[in-house]
Amino acid sequence: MSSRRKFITQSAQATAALIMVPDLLSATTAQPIVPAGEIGYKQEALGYSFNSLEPSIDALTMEIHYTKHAAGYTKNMSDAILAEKVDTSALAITELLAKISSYSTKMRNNAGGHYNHELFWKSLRAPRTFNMPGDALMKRFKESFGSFDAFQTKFSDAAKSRFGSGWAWLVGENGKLKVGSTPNQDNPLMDVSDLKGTPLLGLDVWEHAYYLKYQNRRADYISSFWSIINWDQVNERFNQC
Ligand code: MN3
Repeated sequence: MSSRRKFITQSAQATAALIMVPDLLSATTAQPIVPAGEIGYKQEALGYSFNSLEPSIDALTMEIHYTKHAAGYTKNMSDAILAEKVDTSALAITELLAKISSYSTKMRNNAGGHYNHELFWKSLRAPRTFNMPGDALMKRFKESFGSFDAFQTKFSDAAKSRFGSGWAWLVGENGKLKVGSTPNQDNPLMDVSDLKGTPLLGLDVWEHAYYLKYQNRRADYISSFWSIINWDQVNERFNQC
């Protein structure tokens, strides 16, 4: 079952699709966790140039991050998939992550790394195309955190306080928004994660994501992140969860 079909079952067209294609019914029941967009097992094209996020993220960092670090996770995940005989045509990456404890540490680190970076690239956009959360999402920020500012503070604190390498997250779970962080390349889809839910927005706080420009100043990197978020993507994932 492809992630595209899974996506369709969980999208606004779900009802129509189910009427037209009865076998999608099984996809709906088999799959408790909503895929974030259409992330698959391949590294997708970036969709913007390495320098388009400057000055928040410099071009060299983006190039090394995408072509070396992230590409490495995808390759190592693919190696683990072969070694562990995973049928990726029958298993969405979200499903694999949901039972990551039954795979190797190599799979956990690299499937997590692959998924997290694919989501990260989609969540970024050029600073000059500034945009905001949609009305429904903004309402939910107020309900869940008191205000959008309070959400930003909580997210930034999660990103600052993650010791060593990891990710800060905004997740949706049962209509509620939560903020937290995960170590290494873990994410909130994984059965091993303390933080659980559908990832809506993730921030990479590994030093490789910011060290060339910011060195030890992780807080400055985090504050620059707010001007390069692609809220359209976050809105879309929110609408699916
Ligand atoms: Mn990274």
